[in-house]
Amino acid sequence: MELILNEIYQSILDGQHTQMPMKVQSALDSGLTPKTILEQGMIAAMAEVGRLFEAGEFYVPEMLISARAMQAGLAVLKPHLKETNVRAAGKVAIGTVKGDLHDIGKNLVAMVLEGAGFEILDLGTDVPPERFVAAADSVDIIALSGLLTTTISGMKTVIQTLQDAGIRSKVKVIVGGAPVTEAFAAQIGADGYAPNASRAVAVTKSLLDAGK
Ligand code: B1M
Repeated sequence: MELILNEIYQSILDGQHTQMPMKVQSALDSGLTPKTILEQGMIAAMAEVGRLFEAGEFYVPEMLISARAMQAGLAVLKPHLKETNVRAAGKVAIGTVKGDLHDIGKNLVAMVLEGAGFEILDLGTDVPPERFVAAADSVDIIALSGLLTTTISGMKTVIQTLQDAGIRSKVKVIVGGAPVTEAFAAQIGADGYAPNASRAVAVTKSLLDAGK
C-alpha cells in the first residue's frame, strides 16, 4: 500500500482528526484517486476499528474518535466525489433509521448522490418513520441507512407507515448499510438496495428512469 494510504489508515485508527485534512490532501496531490483513498485508506480503517471493537480492544470512545477523524477526511474528499457532471433531476431524502446514530455511511452516500446531481434533504440520524413520511411529499426517493441489526427493522416500519399514509406509490424507497442485504430489501418491500455509495447512485438513477 502507498505510504500515504498507510498514514491515512493509521490516523483514523489513532483518531488523529487534526492531521486528516492535510494527509488526504497530500494523497490527492500525489495522484491517488478519491475512490482509492476512500476505499483502501479510510473505509478499510473503519472496518479495522469495527474488528477491534468486536475483539474487545476498542471501546465506544475509540470508535468515536476514529469516526471524527473519518469525518475530517471526508470533508476534504467531498468536492472530489463528483461522479459525473451531468445533472440528474431528482430529490432524495436520506436518513439513518430510528435508534441508529451511525452517520458516516449515510453522509458518504449523500455526498456521492449530491456529486451525481441529486438534491439532498438530509434528515440526519435516529429519524422516526413519521419524519420520512413527512418528507415524502417533496422528494422522489427516500434513502434509508442502517448499521445495526437491531434497528434495520425500522426500514420496514417506514415502508409500512408510507403505506398507511396512502403515499407509498408516490416515492421510491432505497435501503442500505452493512447489515442490509438484497434479500432483506426485497422482503421488506423496498424498491432498491445498494451495498455502497456508488451503487446507490446507479440504483437511484435507474429507479427514477423507470418511473419516467
Ligand atoms: Co457502532 N457498531 N455502535 N459506532 N460502529 C458497528 C456498526 C458494529 C458493526 C461494530 C462491531 O461490533 N463490529 C456494531 C453493530 C453490530 C450489529 O448490529 N450487528 C456496532 C455497535 C454494536 C454499536 C453500539 C451498540 C456500541 C455500544 O454502544 N455498545 C453503538 C450504537 C449506537 C446507536 O446507533 N444507537 C455504536 C456506536 C458507534 C459510534 C457512535 C461510537 C460510532 C459512529 C459514529 C458516527 O457514525 N458518527 C460507531 C462506529 C464508528 C462504528 C463502526 C466501527 C464503523 C461504522 C462506519 O462508519 N463505517 C462499525 C463497524 C464497521 O462498520 N465495521 C460499527 C464506515 C462507513 C463508510 O461504512 O456505514 O457501512 P458504512 O456505510 C457504507 C455501506 O454500508 C453503504 O455505503 C457506505 C459506503 O460504502 N451504506 C449505504 C450505508 N448506508 C447506506 C444507504 C444506502 C446505500 C448504501 O442507501 C440508502
